[in-house]
Amino acid sequence: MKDLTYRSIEDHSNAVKQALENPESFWSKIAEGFHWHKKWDTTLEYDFNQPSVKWFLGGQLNITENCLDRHLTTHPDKTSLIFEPNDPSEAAQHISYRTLHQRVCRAANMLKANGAKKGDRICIYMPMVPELTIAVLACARIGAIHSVVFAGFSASALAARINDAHCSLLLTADGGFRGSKVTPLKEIADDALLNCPSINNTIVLKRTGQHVSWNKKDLWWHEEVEKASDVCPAEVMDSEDPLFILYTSGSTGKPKGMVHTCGGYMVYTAYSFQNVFQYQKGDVYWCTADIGWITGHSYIVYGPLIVGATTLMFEGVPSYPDYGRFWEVCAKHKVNQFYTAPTAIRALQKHPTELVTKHDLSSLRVLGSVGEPINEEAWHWYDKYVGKHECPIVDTWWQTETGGILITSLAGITPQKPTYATLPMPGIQVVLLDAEGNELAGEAEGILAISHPWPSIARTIWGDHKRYKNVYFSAYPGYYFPGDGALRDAKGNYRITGRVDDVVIVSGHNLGTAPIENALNEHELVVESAVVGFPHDVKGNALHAYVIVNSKIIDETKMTDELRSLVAQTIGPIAKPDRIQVVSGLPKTRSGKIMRRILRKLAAGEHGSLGDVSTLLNPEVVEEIKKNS
Ligand code: 7RM
Repeated sequence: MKDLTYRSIEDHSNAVKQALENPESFWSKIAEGFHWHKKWDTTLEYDFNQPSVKWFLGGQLNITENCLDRHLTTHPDKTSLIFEPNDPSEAAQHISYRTLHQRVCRAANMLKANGAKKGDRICIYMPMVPELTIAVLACARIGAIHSVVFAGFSASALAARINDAHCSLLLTADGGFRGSKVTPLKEIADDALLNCPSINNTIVLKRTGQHVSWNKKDLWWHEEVEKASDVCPAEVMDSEDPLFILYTSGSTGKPKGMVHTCGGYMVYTAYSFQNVFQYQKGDVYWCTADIGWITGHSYIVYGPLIVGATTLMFEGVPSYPDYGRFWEVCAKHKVNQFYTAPTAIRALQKHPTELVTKHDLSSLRVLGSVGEPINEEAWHWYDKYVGKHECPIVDTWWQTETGGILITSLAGITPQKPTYATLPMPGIQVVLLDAEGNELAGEAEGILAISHPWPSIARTIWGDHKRYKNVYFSAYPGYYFPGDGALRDAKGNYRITGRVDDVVIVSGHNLGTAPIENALNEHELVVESAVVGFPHDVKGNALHAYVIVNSKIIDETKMTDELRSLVAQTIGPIAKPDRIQVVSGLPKTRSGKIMRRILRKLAAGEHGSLGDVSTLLNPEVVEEIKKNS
């Protein structure tokens, strides 16, 4: 593969300039470094007002040939994937590019044998084991659209996602190990499938060996791959054919199935991976995310494999068997690049530093952060105890919708600044807007927006292009609007200040408050609810639920317990509110809109600075909330 790496600050600024002058020739040159069956005719066609974005039109490719086949001539025996199990006493696995290729082809034939074909949607609900990566790539091999659902989601969340995309196959496991817990994935899936008529078969990987009930449509993964050949030519895809759907929460109840396409996603994930982490031949790279999130898709699976890296996949959690696990794994596998979330750092920071210092972390060269703003304290702890002041920290800002990292420093190449994501990647045109949509110049604080498409922007919301337009292209016409606020220093560095909509980032997970409110409202005693985020020293943000109840509650503790488990059942345990407060009313505007801004202030304990309350209909409610909090 052609070397895509910027090696100096001059390389970076030249690229920024070239991309501004002629974005199409800039991206075209980068795309030439990949394996295409047919070169594209047109580099870019777009109209943000439609909206419509198409990259590398007429180009044909299969992303798995770039992830796998291409490396078989240059380094077939190199480790593609290191698997580190949940339990440290279970042996790690090192899977070569040759073996990964064979296993993906076998799994692809297994899918075909069970009726899957190009364009079908396949849902993947699996633990963090190698077969999850294999499942993702097997779908891509045959041109089926994968929809990975994080294995922490509940049965009803899984069912909603399966139904939204009309998935025809479900790939799952008997169970999954996470720390000292075992998640009964098959049991949850069985529950979900009671309401999923589109699923023809479920293929079940044996991971935990626990008892599972068995239905007519169920098949064992090991029996099915056994029958399959390991020769599977890659389906030739158009550049703009969908590669996958990944759901992310929005500010209304229904999750948004973001659609990513083959060509642009391939180009951008590889380009950004290589440059941000400055990966070098022979390095071991570890991203601690779950493949159920976009970070895992782009920076455990696709980006690293396309550039031929060794990527580590960890099944467990940072706290098991103790809070030194991350560092033990770094030492064991001599990890060079380590990429995690601020919430993990803040959790680890609370424990004795000896848990870090007793491990040999001398292999580490680059540290990364993703998912939410990294606060000053966490940044310095990461820098001091993990990086020993010798590893650049890349604070990478991006979204499910953007497919890849958009604002970041490049490790060791461009300057870092604690709590700042710093500069846009070359080729990414970031602006700050005021509330009226005017571009701000120089040092400023405002709404983050992007004025030109990049190859890995999501093309639509599955089945709802109108919503795609409304959410991302309507508030500020002519721009992509990510929903975050930011400030910019005199040197052009960006600091992300947080969401400007009703999405709260809890422990790095993007949670819409609306679906949580819907879940609370299901309870027989709840009339209305409002959920807001408030700052939390470990999770970044936690949730505060205000609920109005319809009669005298007999047992408030019982009700709040029930509310928490209702949320866990409907969405997942990560969405459980930390606090539930019973109120007699919610602050509303005259037009009946809940004034969440006020609730956010109250939840944060900022009682004195509620800002403009002139549109507030019921000030007495605010007084009551203050008194009772
Ligand atoms: C990659 C991912 C997206 C939202 C995004 C932000 C927040 C992500 C950072 C960040 C500050 C960062 N995708 N966010 N990275 N905020 N600094 N480096 O997290 O779709 O799940 O979430 O996460 O609010 O809009 S996501």
